[in-house]
Amino acid sequence: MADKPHQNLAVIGHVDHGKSTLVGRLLYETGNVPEHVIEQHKEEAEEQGKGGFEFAYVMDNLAEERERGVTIDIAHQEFDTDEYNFTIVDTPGHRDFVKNMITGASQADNAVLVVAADDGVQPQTQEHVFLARTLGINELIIAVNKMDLVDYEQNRYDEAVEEVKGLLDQVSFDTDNAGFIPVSAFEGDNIADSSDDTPWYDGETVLDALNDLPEPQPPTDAPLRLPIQDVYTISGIGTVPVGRVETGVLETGDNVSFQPSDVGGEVKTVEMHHEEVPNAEPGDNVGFNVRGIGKDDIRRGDVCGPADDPPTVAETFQAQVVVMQHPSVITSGYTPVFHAHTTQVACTIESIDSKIDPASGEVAEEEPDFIQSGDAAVVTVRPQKPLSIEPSGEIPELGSFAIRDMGQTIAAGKVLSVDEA
Ligand SMILES: Nc1nc2c(ncn2[C@@H]2O[C@H](COP(=O)(O)OP(=O)(O)OP(=O)(O)O)[C@@H](O)[C@H]2O)c(=O)[nH]1
Ligand SMILES: [Mg+2]
Repeated sequence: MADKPHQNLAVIGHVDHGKSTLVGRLLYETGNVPEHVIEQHKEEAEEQGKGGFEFAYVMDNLAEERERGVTIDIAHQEFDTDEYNFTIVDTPGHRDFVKNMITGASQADNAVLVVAADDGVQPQTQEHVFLARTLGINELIIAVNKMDLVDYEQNRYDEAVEEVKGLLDQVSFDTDNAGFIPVSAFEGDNIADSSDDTPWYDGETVLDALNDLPEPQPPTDAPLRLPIQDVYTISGIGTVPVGRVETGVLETGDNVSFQPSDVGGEVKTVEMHHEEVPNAEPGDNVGFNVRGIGKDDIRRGDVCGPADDPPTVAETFQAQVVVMQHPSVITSGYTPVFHAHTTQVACTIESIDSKIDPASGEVAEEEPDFIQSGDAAVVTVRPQKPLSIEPSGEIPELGSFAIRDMGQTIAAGKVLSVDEA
């Protein structure tokens, strides 16, 4: 396993378009989930009145997820192909859970976008693509799903492809970095094996496309940065923060600091996939234990780094943002919620410093009175609570964010510079 390069892959798209089903199917067809487990899920799904969710249940483990038939929180699953060791991050499509999707997307190198052929591009298709683009997803595999519901008709597939291409253009996502595949996650068409039902398609299966993804960029030589996703208490071990190593290396014996909670200690143990390991590298999802740290000392949204080079806490920061949608205009004083790595903090846009021409990147206007949908701008931001964030020029993995308000993503951007608290 260790000899294959590692990839974090997010699966994104509108609610009910079949993300969890696609992941479950892929795991099943590659022998990672045995037949009898699918049979059990099938029985449980039928009892819940959720027939058809047997593959989705592979990823949807929470009771509430199974009852409602929607994904609520992100779920990780390890999975090997010929080329890569993947961690698949299944994300929720429901609009109420976009914040969890943002955490999932910020952990991923590449993504599979699932678009149901019978439904086409929908609001969260758009929102997820925008977020994927601004949170640094490099390559997209677009699975046009539920082809069985449109009788595997090529023209329905072509229509969906055109719609998605329009969307990618809108957010300036390079369509050269996007491959399209007609699939039925439920029936298993073009997932691991080419389907006889799509004779008009002679491209790759999803599994081929996964193998053909470019290798993730080697991590920067930045110091350790590990945003905390959850904090557990585990009997016999104690407090166990979990999260993904974004940069650097976490090693037992290291002296670490959690910011902004501003506590620290020595790393006693590091665990990955329920096994103790001596260290963890970028891309690794780990749980670890730090001497003297209790459950209430740290929380989701803290970032762990070396004690002698701790994560940056911002008093204010300057950022470049792109406004995706806003019902009116954004002026200084506006205080929406910023989502960065695993945290959400209300932040005030203190000043709009300049408007940028998105095409050339040049300053189009100094200190504009407002910005609106489609605008790019440089703004100065003041977090209303301590926030750990880094300049994207130094640590890109910790330098991007999404801005949400009124239940939708308003904008996204990257940090240019930080004034430390
Ligand atoms: N006919 C058909 N139904 C499908 C297909 N893929 C998924 N479904 C059905 O679509 C419904 C939703 O599937 P999920 O996999 O839960 O969708 P999701 O995208 O993960 O949904 P959220 O995580 O809640 O956003 C279930 O009833 C599935 O059985 C498909 O290829 N064909
Ligand atoms: Mg799901």
